[in-house]
Amino acid sequence: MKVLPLALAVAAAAAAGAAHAEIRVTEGWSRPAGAGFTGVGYLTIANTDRAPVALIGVESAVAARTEIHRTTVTNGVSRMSAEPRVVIPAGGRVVFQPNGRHLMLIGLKQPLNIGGRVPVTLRFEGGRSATGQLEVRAGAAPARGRH
Ligand SMILES: [Cu+2]
Repeated sequence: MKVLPLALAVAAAAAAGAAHAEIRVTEGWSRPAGAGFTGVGYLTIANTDRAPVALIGVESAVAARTEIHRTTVTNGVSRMSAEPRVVIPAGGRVVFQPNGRHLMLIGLKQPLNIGGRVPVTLRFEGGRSATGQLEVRAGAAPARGRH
């Protein structure tokens, strides 16, 4: 349970670097959070391939479980729901950002401290994967717990 996710992440990183450079994860960042709590992640996924790709899962060695969420605001009320599949169009990109799509790092195994880097592995349909990093930043405090 503790060793396996890391081993998978390393294997995925090697595979991603070798054969799947057309999916790029950039501009990743997170906010400080304590161990045992839930952290948040934002990033940009660019797909330079000629076919769309569908993100179907995310893993991080720092969290027990990572989910893809989307915040929507209806009539001034902010709601967060799980979004298990996110399509990145051919030649396009999808931005995960505050008050929109985000990653939830559930059950943090370690604190996320300012200046730290959180590795994430993104899983796509068809067995492809890509890796990225979330830089933990100070500023940009969440507005009353919103993601
Ligand atoms: Cu969320």
